[in-house]
Formats: sequence, structure tokens, C-alpha cells
Amino acid sequence: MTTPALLPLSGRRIPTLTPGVSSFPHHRATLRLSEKFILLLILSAFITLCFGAFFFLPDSSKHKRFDLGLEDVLIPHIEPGKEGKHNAGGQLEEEESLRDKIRADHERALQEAKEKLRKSKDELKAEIQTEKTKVAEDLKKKDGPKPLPPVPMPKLVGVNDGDPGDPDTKEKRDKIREMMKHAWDSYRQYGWGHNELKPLAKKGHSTNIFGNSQMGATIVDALDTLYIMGLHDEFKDGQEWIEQNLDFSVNAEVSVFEVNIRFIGGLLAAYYLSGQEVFKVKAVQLAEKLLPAFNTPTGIPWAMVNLKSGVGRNWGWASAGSSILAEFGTLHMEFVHLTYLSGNPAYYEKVRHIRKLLAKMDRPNGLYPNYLNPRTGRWGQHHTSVGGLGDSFYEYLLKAWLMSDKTDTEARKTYDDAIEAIERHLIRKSNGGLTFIGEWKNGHLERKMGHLTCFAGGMFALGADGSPDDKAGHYLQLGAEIAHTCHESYDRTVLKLGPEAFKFDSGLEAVAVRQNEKYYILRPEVIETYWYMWRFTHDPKYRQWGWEATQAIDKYCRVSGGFSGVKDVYSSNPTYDDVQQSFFLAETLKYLYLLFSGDDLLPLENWVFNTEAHPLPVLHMANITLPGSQNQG
Ligand code: DMJ
Repeated sequence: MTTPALLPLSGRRIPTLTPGVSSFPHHRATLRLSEKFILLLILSAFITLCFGAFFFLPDSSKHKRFDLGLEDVLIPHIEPGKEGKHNAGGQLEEEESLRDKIRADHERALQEAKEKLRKSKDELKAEIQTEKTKVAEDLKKKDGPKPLPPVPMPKLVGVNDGDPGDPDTKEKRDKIREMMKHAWDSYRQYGWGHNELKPLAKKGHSTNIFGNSQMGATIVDALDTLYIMGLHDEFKDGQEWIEQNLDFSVNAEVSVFEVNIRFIGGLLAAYYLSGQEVFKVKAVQLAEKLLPAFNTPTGIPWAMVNLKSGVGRNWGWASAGSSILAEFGTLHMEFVHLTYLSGNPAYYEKVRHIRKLLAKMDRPNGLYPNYLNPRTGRWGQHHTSVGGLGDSFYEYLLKAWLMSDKTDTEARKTYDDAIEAIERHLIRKSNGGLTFIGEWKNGHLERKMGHLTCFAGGMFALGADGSPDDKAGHYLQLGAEIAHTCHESYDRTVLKLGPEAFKFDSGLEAVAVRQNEKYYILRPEVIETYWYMWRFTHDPKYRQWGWEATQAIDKYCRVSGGFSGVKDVYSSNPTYDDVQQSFFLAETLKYLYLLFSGDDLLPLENWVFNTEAHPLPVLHMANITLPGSQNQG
């Protein structure tokens, strides 16, 4: 037995003792009783200490130190799950195998380090970048958006059909598909990721409606056209770009209206057609970024919003700081779908509020002025237009009704009243017998019609069924007359393409007068009206007019780097504006393709096209309660 060492108690050195044998024999006889007592006390303290140490000190047997040459590594001695399953011999073996494993790991690490040192700086950089990206992606996955609640998919009819049957029509349709491919491929090659394309300079292009963002407007706008044309590789390419690059946390001041009709409309349509969740998620993410635009004293949104800061403002050119009727009045369709798909009532509440506010306002001559001040809630200048600044407000009243499976009768009534006032004050027949829609300016009718206004032919035809007092025939006829006038505006030019605006004054009919109104920028409205008229009448002249326009576009607007607008449709030697607008792929080519397809492609009973030609399915509202609609009345 070894002799335990006594701890010093009071600074005095205590001699070592062996129990029963004194270290100091010459003193034995002289030990007094009190000294014996002290010794006994020390001994009992020593036993207590040993006892305590046994129970309370950490069990060092559970850890082993291995000298690995470089540093000491403290590792758990017992592997989890193996407790209690080993005996003394097994324990030794296990320790040995652990040592081997650590040695092997260490050697491998050294080897890797040596290899790393042999790699070039660039290779190392690339490796680090890959690691970084992986970590960022993992983080994104963790903190990424919550999945949206599942909702029943509305009935999706006729997304892949439309074979026109006869070979001549099929050939024309193929030609239009080829034009789409040329427009897309050129953008893919020269403008990829930019909002639009400069087809002559062969580089990216953008305008102030997108702020200084680079959000691939053409990709988003073109997706559904690619899909219905069966250009699936191109569609996939676009989808991949959106998945990897479309980011809305950008410091850019964008147009709320344009972002809504092109981006949200485009993403929603791509979602419904393809069923790919990414489009729905992106649409909702983007819509959230638009919501701060509604933070105005009246709830009428600003025209522009900074996607990052949420600060909104109006266009400098708008009358008395007003918001624009065609902008804040062209949100309803997309916002209803956003609430339906996301379960967030905010979107529906915003557009509901706009509608209620408008319903309470006085309307001069029953007309809606183009300008409304979002601070005061008062109209700006009393200008009314079915073209620029007003157009799609009327369109969305009708389409809100259609999209609700005709249950939103409030929207239908508002549309009917508005159209009735427009017919009374704005629609006239020229001396030459052309029906036109003029512009109302402070009680005076300007006898000028814009290319944009030509969409109204299609709108009247679309709204014919369901119009009051059995006026369906009248409105279909009105649609046909507007289509005819707009065709005349094309036919009376050298290029057979329509000018931006045309007059009905002093012997001049359906022609542009001012030089700055003679341009054609690949707009769709005239072709849009041909298509609606074709669907409702099947009169072959609409296909014929559509084909004339197709040929003119291919002849005068096609360049090696895509399609460009032209500056003067009355000149046989036109100059290009060098812009391939995103709506050329979203609308112009889509309406042409539909015009030469069978009616079973996107039937109008099941689909409603937003103002950028993005098809959204009819929501059978009888079976749906939108979150937030219960309190709205
Ligand atoms: C498109 O962006 C939409 O049709 C909008 O409603 C107005 N016009 C352009 C194309 O001309």
C-alpha cells in the first residue's frame, strides 16, 4: 500500500505518516492525548477527501489523450451507442483502431493540403467560390420563402390545342412561329437578361418604366407565347433564367402598372399553363414589393415605386401630381389571382378599395377623367380617353366580370355605364363613314384616335354578350366598325403598318398628320381586335387583314438581330427605332398565332387575357371565397 501524502493544513509542513508506525519513534512515549486527537482528526479529514474525490471529480477514464505528433486531440473515448458494450480487452482494441483511424485521417488531410498547394490560384479561387455558393444556397433553402398554401387549380382548358386544320392556315401559323423564334433567339443572343433588345445595335435595352433594373422583361413577357407555340426548349431556358436570376430586391424605381401587367401577369400565366411553382412564388414575391405603392392618403397607388425602399411617387408629366386611370385601374385581374393563389387578402383589398372609391366619385358627363390625385382624391384635368391613359381601365371592368365567371355584376354594371357615356361623347362617324373614338378634353372632342384605342374593337365584341337592353348585336357591330377603321389606318400607309395616332379632320381620314405620330413600334392593338372579331364572327377578312400585317412586319421590321419599330410608316425608306419591345413577343405575335389557330386553343369561355395578352383562367367564383372578401360587401 502506498503512503498517502497529507495536505498542508496551516502552512506548517506535516510529516508523512504510515498508519500504526510512527515516523518519530523517540517521541512515541511523549505523545499527549490532545496530539492523538489532532492526528485522528487529520486522518478522518483525509478519508472524507478521498471519498469526495471518488464521487465528484470528472471521470478521466472517459477521455484519452493521444500524442499525434502535431497536437494533442481530446476525443471521446466511447463512441455514441457503444456504451456498456465493451470489456477491458475490447476497449484496448477499440482504442487501437481509433488511433489508426485518426492517423489515417491525418495523413489524408496532409495529402490534401499538399495537393491544394500544388493548385493554381485560379483553381483555388473557383473552389472557394463553389463552396461559398453552396453555403449561400443552403442558407437560402433554410430561410427561403414559405411554400404557398395549395389551392384547387382552376379548370385549364385548351393549353396545347389549336391545330387550324387546313394546310394554308397552318403554313401561316408556322411562319408566325418562326418569327417568334427569330425574335426570341436574337434576344437570347444579344440581350439576354436585359429588359429588351436593340436589334440593330445588337445589345440590351431598357426604358424608364423598368427603372434601372435588369429584370429580363422580355423573358417573362414571352414565356406563355413560347409555351402555346410549343417552343418548349426556349420556355425551359427562360424558366431557368427566372429561377436563377430574377430578383426583386433591386434599388430600382419601376412602373407599378407595367410591372403588374408584364411581370405579374406573365408569371401568373406561365404558372397556370405549365404548373411550375416557381412562377407562382415569384409572382407573389414581386407583388409584395408593389404593395408599398398603395400607402397614399386615399389608397390610390403611386405610378412608380422603388422596389427596395418602397418609396412611391407619380410621373412628373401627369396633371397636378395625379395617378393615371389606366394604371391604377389595371390591377384587378392579377390582384384577384394573387389573393386566390397566396391566401393573402391584401391584394384583393387594395383593388376593392380602388373600385369603391371610384364608385363614390362624381363623373363629369358620366365620364372617367384620366387623372386622379392620390393625395386629395380629386380628379385632375378632365381628359377622357379610350386610348393611352384610360384604355385598360375599361377593359379590366369587363374582364373582372368575365374572370369571375360573370358573378362580379358590379364590375359589369360599371363597365356598361362607362361605355354608354363613351359612346355618347367620344364615338363618332367621319364624313367618309369611318367610326372612330376621339379624345375628350375639357368638354371638347378631339377627332384623333390612337393605335392604342384600336384594342376597343375587340373589347366591344367581347362585351357584347351580356350587354344591357339586348344590345349584343349593336356592340358586335361597333367592334366590327372599329376593326375596319383601324385596318384603314394601316391600309392608307406605304408600309401597310399603322401609325401611332391618326386624324379625322378636314378631309383627312385615318391618317397621321404630325411627324411624331407616324411611327409604328410593333404594337398589338389592331391585331388584337382582328383576333377577337375572328373568334366571334369567323369572317375570313380578319385572317386576311392579320396576314397583311404579318407580312408587313416581316418585310419592314425584321432585321438580322430581331424586329425593330419604324419611325415613319408613310416612307418607303423607313428608319428603325432600334427597339424590340417586350410586348411584341407577349402580344403581337401571340394574337397573330391565335388568329391562325383553332378556337380550341385558349377558349374564351375558360380564359381571360390580361391587357398584356397573358391568359388567366376564369375563376368560378361561386365556389370560391377570397380571403378578405367577407367584410367587403
Ligand atoms: C401593352 O403593354 C399593353 O397592351 C398596354 O395595355 C398598353 N399598350 C402596350 C402595347 O402597345
